[in-house]
Amino acid sequence: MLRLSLLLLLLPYSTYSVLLGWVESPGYPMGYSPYASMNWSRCAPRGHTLSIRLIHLDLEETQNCENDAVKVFSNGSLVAVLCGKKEYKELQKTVNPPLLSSPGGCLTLLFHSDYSNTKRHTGFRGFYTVQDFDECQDDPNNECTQFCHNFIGGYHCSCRHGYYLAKNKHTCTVSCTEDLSGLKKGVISSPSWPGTYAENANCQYTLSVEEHLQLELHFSETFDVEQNNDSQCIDELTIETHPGTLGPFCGNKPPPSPLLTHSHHIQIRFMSDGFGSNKGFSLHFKTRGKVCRPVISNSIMTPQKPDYHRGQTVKVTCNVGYVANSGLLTQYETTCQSSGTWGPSYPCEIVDCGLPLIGDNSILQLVDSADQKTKYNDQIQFYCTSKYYKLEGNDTYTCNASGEWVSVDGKEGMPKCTEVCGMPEVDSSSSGRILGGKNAALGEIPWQLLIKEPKRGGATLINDQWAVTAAHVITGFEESTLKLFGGLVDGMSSSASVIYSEKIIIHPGYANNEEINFNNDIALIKFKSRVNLGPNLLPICLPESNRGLVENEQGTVSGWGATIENKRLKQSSRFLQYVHIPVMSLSSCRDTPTTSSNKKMIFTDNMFCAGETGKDSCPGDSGGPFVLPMLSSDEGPHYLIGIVSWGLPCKDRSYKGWYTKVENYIDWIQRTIEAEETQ
Ligand SMILES: *[C@@H]1O[C@H](CO)[C@@H](O)[C@H](O)[C@H]1NC(C)=O
Ligand SMILES: *[C@@H]1O[C@H](CO)[C@@H](O)[C@H](O)[C@H]1NC(C)=O
Ligand SMILES: *[C@@H]1O[C@H](CO)[C@@H](O)[C@H](O)[C@H]1NC(C)=O
Ligand SMILES: *[C@@H]1O[C@H](CO)[C@@H](O)[C@H](O)[C@H]1NC(C)=O
Ligand SMILES: *[C@@H]1O[C@H](CO)[C@@H](O)[C@H](O)[C@H]1NC(C)=O
Ligand SMILES: [Ca+2]
Ligand SMILES: [Ca+2]
Ligand SMILES: [Ca+2]
Repeated sequence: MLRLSLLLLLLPYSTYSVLLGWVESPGYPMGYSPYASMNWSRCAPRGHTLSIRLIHLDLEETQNCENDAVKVFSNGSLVAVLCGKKEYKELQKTVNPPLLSSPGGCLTLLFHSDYSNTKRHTGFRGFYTVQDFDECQDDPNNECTQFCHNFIGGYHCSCRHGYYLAKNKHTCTVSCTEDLSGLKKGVISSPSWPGTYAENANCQYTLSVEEHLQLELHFSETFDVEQNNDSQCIDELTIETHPGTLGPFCGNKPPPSPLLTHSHHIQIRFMSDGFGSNKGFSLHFKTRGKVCRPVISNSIMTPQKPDYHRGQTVKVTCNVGYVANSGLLTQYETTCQSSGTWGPSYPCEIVDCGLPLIGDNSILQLVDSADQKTKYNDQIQFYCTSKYYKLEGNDTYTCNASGEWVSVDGKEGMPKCTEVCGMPEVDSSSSGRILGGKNAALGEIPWQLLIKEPKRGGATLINDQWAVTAAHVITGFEESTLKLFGGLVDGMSSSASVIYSEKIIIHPGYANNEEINFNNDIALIKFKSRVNLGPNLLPICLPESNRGLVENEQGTVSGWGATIENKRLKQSSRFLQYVHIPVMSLSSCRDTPTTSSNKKMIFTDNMFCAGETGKDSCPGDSGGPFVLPMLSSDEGPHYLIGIVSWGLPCKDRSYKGWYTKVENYIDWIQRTIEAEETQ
């Protein structure tokens, strides 16, 4: 009886099904005890599924099967929770069908009971079977494009007449690849033309003729390659030529005919998907001589034509900003070869200016120098790394067609960072005196330099590598031993900047006879290296060469020269002093003193004099600056108008000093510095 029912059970499920064994609750059929549990698991072999068929179920009935339950998992996920008592028919109809594993998957059955039962329950009993998985029927992803055949443990695909199974064993394709090399004319059509073309076609037609010929294609009017509503190709025709790939072509409009390929070797590809019924294409091919085309990019050819015959010579002119042959040519002649190519053929490439050369530790730098583009028409931007300099002209440069960086405002050469001059950062608010002068604050006169040895004197910073002083202060000095001190007010300060001289240039017109002649009392000192400008060390501006002087104009003179302390004249001051004094009249300046040897001092147009009762510069101030406008005025920048040159000994109290008139030497200063810098 059991056997019969088993057979009846098996038949409706599958023609092939193997009973593997039984599964039942502990103590079945006498009844399960409290705290019973069971953990059962089996897996199906590949291409098979596993089923559990319950024939008896009698557990305590509770809501959601909270107390006693059978749970079945298929490959880890819960497929059934069972309890209570079920009729055989109900088991067959609703309970058993979901107790099925995936192909090759596993079933797990967990049973547990709680501490008590109100009455005895027999438990459950079932058997499990393994059966073939019918991929053709039950697996929508079986991948057979035409016929599917199920067998025990697997399946295979097959194809209609005229198709063969591709390497992947699933796709049916047609045999349509042809090598037509050597043929100078012929016909190529999609598979089954003029019938509908095959699905999953992947055809490749190779055409190849002699090198001096090109293939010419003529498509027939009828053209039908599947396309979607957005005109995108679903199936497609492409033509690979030497200059590049043509297509994809699809829809109902054939490619333009005749289609010149400019190639003696081409491949025509046709691909279709697994759906649709379209007619396809047909074409005939033939050959003609190759021509040359204007294919050299970024250039124009003269004469201008769509194509050129063999032997024709033309002129190639690269577009502006492009050059050929490593930048050597912007224009060349070339001749059409029988192979349809140009000889010679230099591509026109975009001009590259490269990064401009600027020193490693230069004040001048590029903004974002790492990601600068340097090609034709690209722009770069400069800036000065220190606020004590300003960029002359425009900061933006463009790479021009000759490969040079040019300023957008048309200035020649690279930009320059020039010193900001005559603008102390420390305000000068109080007036003072040298002879009867006032101490300067640090940074108040940042261009003032001090010479200590071998003779005490002053000098003035005019840029980051040059100072100007009086010739008589340094004449006869060993230039390599001359030291200047800057950025100080205390002559004994140890934190001053020490500046070493590289070269002393005395004005050639200086007579070197200070007893009687201080004409051209001016000299330049070049430093060994550029000084670091800062709040206490800044250059003064040079005036225009025809500035002119106005009587009584108030200027400021500064230095570490003589002072009166405690009614006693001291030869030099420890601290930098300054005083505001007016420019004196010409007649007053001409009224020069006589020397000890009874010679009258010479006044020239290269001098002016300044001073007022009680205020003067003294020896030791020599070489230092007389600047306008005077320091306490808010106006800036300040200009170096005079260099302390000569006067009577301070103790004589003439309160009149003579100064080198700097405006007469602007050209000389500029020429001298330029000559040194271009060396
Ligand atoms: C059942 O047994 C398997 C393997 O023996 C184990 O991984 C799993 O955790 C067990 N399940 C329960 C609920 O005990
Ligand atoms: C079963 O599950 C495991 C882990 O989740 C997975 O790796 C495996 O492929 C699954 N098997 C089947 C047949 O679904
Ligand atoms: C494409 O157009 C045809 C006819 O105009 C229409 O029947 C079809 O639904 C359209 N298909 C899509 C995907 O829009
Ligand atoms: C540089 O020149 C351009 C164009 O003339 C102008 O727009 C820009 O403001 C200038 N920049 C500077 C810093 O002068
Ligand atoms: C590019 O700039 C350089 C330097 O200013 C100039 O000599 C040359 O003529 C410029 N080239 C063009 C094509 O403007
Ligand atoms: Ca119970
Ligand atoms: Ca199968
Ligand atoms: Ca198709």
